[in-house]
Amino acid sequence: MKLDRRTFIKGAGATTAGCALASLPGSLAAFGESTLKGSAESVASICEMCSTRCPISARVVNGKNVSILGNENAKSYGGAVCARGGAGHSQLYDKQRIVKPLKRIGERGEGKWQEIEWDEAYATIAENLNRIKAKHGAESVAFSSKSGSLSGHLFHLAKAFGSPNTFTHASTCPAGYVVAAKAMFGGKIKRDLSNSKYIINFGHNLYEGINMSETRGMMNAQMEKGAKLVVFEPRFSIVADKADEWYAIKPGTDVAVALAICHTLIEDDLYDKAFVAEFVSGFADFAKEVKAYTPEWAESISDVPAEDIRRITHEYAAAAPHALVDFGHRSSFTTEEFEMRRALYAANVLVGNIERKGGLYFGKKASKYNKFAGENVAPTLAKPGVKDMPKIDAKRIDMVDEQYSLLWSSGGIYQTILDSTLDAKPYQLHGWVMSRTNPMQTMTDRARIVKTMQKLDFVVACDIYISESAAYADIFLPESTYLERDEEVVDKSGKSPAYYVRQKVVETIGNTKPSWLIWKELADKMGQGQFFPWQNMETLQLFQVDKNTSLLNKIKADGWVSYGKPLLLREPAMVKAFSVSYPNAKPLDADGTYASQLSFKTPSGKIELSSDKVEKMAPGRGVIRYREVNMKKADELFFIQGKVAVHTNAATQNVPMLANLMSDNAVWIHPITAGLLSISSGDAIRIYNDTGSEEGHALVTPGIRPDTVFAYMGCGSKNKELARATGKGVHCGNLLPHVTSPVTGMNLHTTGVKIAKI
Ligand SMILES: Nc1nc2c(c(=O)[nH]1)N[C@H]1C(S)=C(S)[C@@H](COP(=O)(O)OP(=O)(O)OC[C@H]3O[C@@H](n4cnc5c(=O)[nH]c(N)nc54)[C@H](O)[C@@H]3O)O[C@H]1N2
Ligand SMILES: Nc1nc2c(c(=O)[nH]1)N[C@H]1C(S)=C(S)[C@@H](COP(=O)(O)OP(=O)(O)OC[C@H]3O[C@@H](n4cnc5c(=O)[nH]c(N)nc54)[C@H](O)[C@@H]3O)O[C@H]1N2
Ligand code: SF4
Ligand SMILES: [Mo]
Repeated sequence: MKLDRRTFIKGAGATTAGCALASLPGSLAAFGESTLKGSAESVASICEMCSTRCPISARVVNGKNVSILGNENAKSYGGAVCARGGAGHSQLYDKQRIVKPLKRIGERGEGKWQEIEWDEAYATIAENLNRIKAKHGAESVAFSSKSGSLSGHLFHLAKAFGSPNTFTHASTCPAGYVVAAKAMFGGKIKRDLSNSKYIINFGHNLYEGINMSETRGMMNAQMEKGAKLVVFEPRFSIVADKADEWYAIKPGTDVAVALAICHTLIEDDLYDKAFVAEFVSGFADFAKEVKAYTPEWAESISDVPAEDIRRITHEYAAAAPHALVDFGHRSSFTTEEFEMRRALYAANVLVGNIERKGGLYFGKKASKYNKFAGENVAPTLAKPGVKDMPKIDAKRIDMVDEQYSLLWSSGGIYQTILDSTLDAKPYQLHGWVMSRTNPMQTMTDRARIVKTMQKLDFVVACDIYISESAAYADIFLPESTYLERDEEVVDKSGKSPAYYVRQKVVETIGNTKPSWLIWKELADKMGQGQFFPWQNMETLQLFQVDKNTSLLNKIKADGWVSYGKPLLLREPAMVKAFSVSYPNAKPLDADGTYASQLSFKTPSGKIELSSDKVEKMAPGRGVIRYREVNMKKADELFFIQGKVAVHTNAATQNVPMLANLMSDNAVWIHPITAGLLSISSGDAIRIYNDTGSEEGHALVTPGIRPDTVFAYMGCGSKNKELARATGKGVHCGNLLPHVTSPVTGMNLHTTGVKIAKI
């Protein structure tokens, strides 16, 4: 996407025109105009317009604009950014952005704010948190942040304060595939889309829910390597549009089709027996279980024709091992998410595509890679540890049921903050410090979150806008945007080690701070400064690289530094090239690979297709099996959501350029369903259920199942501070009940709704 000065000025103009709150306290408008100061030369950095965090190359143009391009050193990202990445300057320089700390002066959520200085903000927070700690214990304060560079510093503060209750967005996004991978492989696994010849996709929305390197990977596979793409999706997404075959699967029934694929692989003798014998534990129990899951059975559940499931499975097996079943990303389609993601993984394991081109593989960080090479090909990064951190005896609020134990250390069950606050389960929360998270939009049951916020003694929000959630805070801390921040070096290893780093492109606008500094300064005020011994970001970066300044300078200059040759342990050509490059490399197996080195951090050391550990944790779930779920009432329609290419979750709806591109989310309805309700495209409609009711408008399209409606998530904010976004479109979280799925702890995003014309 190219941005010229005219577009920028147009965007900025629209800001003023459409904004009743142009001088919201603390906003850039209230702070006063300033020119952009910063580097006119390109600076290598990292995008944060979404959590994919692509490597970028950015510079200030004429003190008016910021040019943001992809970093060309990062080949897999294609040297490009997406529309949101290109719009970063529009967020940076948005007059509605908050650039001074604020204190609430009206009721929570009433929208009355007063600008304060950082010192007062810190003092107020320190006084309140320390008071809560003295009265109720440190564990009665929860800390939450989207995972990534920002969460580390906040969670360190939580530990210094003495609270075990730290939460990422895990249970609203990746926990399904992460927990399933931990159970089966002992840790996370990646997909080699770009080398795949046959891709089976279950609702992985890569052409709208963009992850530049994976999106590029799938595009390359399709366009340059002629890969076949089969898509199971209840609606005609862009991925479905670009697929060779699209099946409008019934929501929540993917597990049935995945198990039928496994059934066919085993019954039609298409699976990789040698791989299974060497690397898999629990195959016999699994094979026994899937005997009943015939394609005909799956058709009766999912509406996907049995003959197609059978044919697709045969085609997939023929392309294997350079073929994969994509295990997806946002996992909250069904309460049986754990079974679904495990079944999708199983369909990969059976064809033996692990550590093969076009299949699944494990990240090769420097320590592992160097061991294979027999020399230090890539530097390793040190992690600063702080001595004598307080010992925390209190249990986490989500540590009530053993079945969730795989999640506790990976982000936790975010929505338990609501149960703990409202029902004292398992004990009472009194405070919540949140950063870079907007649960009012992105968790479920908005009304319950409002009650939670109203009940808490003290709430702090750190954001760049007064989001719907931040609108209920007592103190608002304005973070600098990513274009104004320096952060730690990040390990981004894939098939070989790689590092990159976020660097400041623009001088800070207004009176904002990066969150690593915010939490450090707050710790000082709270009397916990000793746990933040580093002086500044440079100290931390130098610690990471063991004072190797030339390494740090190289990472900063290039923005993306990768080492060595791509390595997949079971891919003969790659292993050969690797061993030729490194004379001291580990000796190869007789078959010319490193297959014998493949190990899994599971109790058996193998891939656990069936697992005693899981059986113990969650009785009845040791073997992957189908369970019927009921996500809606008989007279309701399924309500599903997804990402749109020009917005990020519930984060960018107020960004001028992106708001100009799309400010509203129409509800997709099939013509037959719309006909029965006398609804035409553009009609105002009500979408409602027992949880909530929203008003919006209809988009009548054959690109969705008749029993399902769809909306892009993130619209319909209800707080007046987000002036461009407020009241536009349907607020999805207001329609979703508060449900937690077994084992994965996922907050479910699919439910039933009714629709009526207004
Ligand atoms: N109904 C429904 N709910 C969903 C989903 C869905 O599809 N449907 N998707 C789920 C998924 S996949 C995810 S990942 C979650 C995401 O949900 P969240 O984790 O809540 O993340 P975002 O909505 O991306 O952004 C949260 C906040 O970060 C702020 N922000 C942006 N940049 C910065 C920064 O640099 N610093 C600080 N401090 N704040 C910043 C934004 O202004 C925004 O208010 O939502 C989940 N919830
Ligand atoms: N442009 C853009 N890119 C993004 C984001 C963004 O907000 N905007 N967010 C980033 C984040 S945080 C994430 S997690 C990823 C998310 O990446 P994805 O998980 O790929 O994104 P979603 O759009 O949430 O994908 C869900 C898709 O599944 C479909 N679906 C719903 N229910 C079912 C079902 O039961 N079965 C099947 N088979 N399909 C179903 C939906 O129609 C939708 O197309 O994207 C990342 N990239
Ligand atoms: S996918 Fe787009 S918005 Fe997300 S990090 Fe990459 S360029 Fe930025
Ligand atoms: Mo996500």
